[in-house]
Amino acid sequence: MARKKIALIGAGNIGGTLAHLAALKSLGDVVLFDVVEGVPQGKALDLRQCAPVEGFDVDVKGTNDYADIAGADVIIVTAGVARKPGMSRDDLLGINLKVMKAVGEGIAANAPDAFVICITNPLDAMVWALREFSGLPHQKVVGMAGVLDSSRFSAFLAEEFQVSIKDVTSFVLGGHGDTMVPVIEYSTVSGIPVPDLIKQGRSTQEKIDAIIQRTRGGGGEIVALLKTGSAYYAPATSAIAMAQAYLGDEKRVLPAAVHLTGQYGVDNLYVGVPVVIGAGGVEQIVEIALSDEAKKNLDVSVDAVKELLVACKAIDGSL
Ligand code: TXD
Repeated sequence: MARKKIALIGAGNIGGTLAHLAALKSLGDVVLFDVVEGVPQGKALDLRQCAPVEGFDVDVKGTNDYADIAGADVIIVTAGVARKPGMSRDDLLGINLKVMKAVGEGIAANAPDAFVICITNPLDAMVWALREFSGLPHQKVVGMAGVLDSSRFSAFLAEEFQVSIKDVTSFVLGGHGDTMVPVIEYSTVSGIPVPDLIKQGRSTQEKIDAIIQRTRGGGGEIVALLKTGSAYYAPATSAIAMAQAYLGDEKRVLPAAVHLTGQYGVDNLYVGVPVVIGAGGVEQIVEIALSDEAKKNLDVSVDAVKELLVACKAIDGSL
């Protein structure tokens, strides 16, 4: 069987880490694309020099030419710019929207059969725009945020309960960022829901509320520490888990930003919900009953995503 091909659009902090992980795990040949000349080539050369030590046989190539992503099985998109001082949210939106247009066209022309995972912020709007510009089927274009957000939530819960991370599952819905909705009723330690653990006196509602707030601000906490960029190890690991689910037809149940067509009362928007990822891309959307509070929080999150799409449409009339 021929090797799989993983194309990474954007060779920055997350793109480079994705390339490293994909090579270490031998997911397939890796193509690292960026508009900046030299960076993808330099990172690819450095990564190829890991091969003798690690013993991976996959190739890693750096490029500035979309033709090199031809036939990719998985494409992970991190291309874009981060917000700089003095730049409004709309300025950022305008710039990254243009990037999504270029990336969407590059994918449509060279790798229309790929499973595409978008990471670029503002995530829920960018994945929607990337799908529109690429014209790929909705089930083949997803956004990565939920795996990262729930991973952060799980890490904090494991610390709080002093248990192995292996026994913690957590559940996060909604958009990426301040409006995400961690759902404690579906977050468990070995199947025991967090509210039951609070009843057992293993934690308090106040402590769990503080963990929820910390999870919502999880990206900001890291930006404040790094000062010159945002998180990249955990975002990259999270996207790789999604890529593996697709490549291995694993049917994993993972939270992802996907196109909803009425589920959770949401129509024609990309919002984070649990889905089944397998060889068909998004194979199922998992709908769960929500408490009134979770439903209310999800509505706030959905409204925030809708606002972003209105702004995108005002910037680019073709959307
Ligand atoms: O959970 C999530 N979805 C996220 C999202 C978690 C963390 C960070 N998240 C967002 O991912 C972040 O706000 C950014 O929008 C992306 C990528 O983050 P990264 O840390 O990798 O950013 P870098 O290091 O600035 O890399 C971006 C690269 C950089 O090399 C640019 O030259 C390149 O994108 N770039 C482009 N590549 C291809 N094509 C175009 N047009 C282009 N424009 C810039």
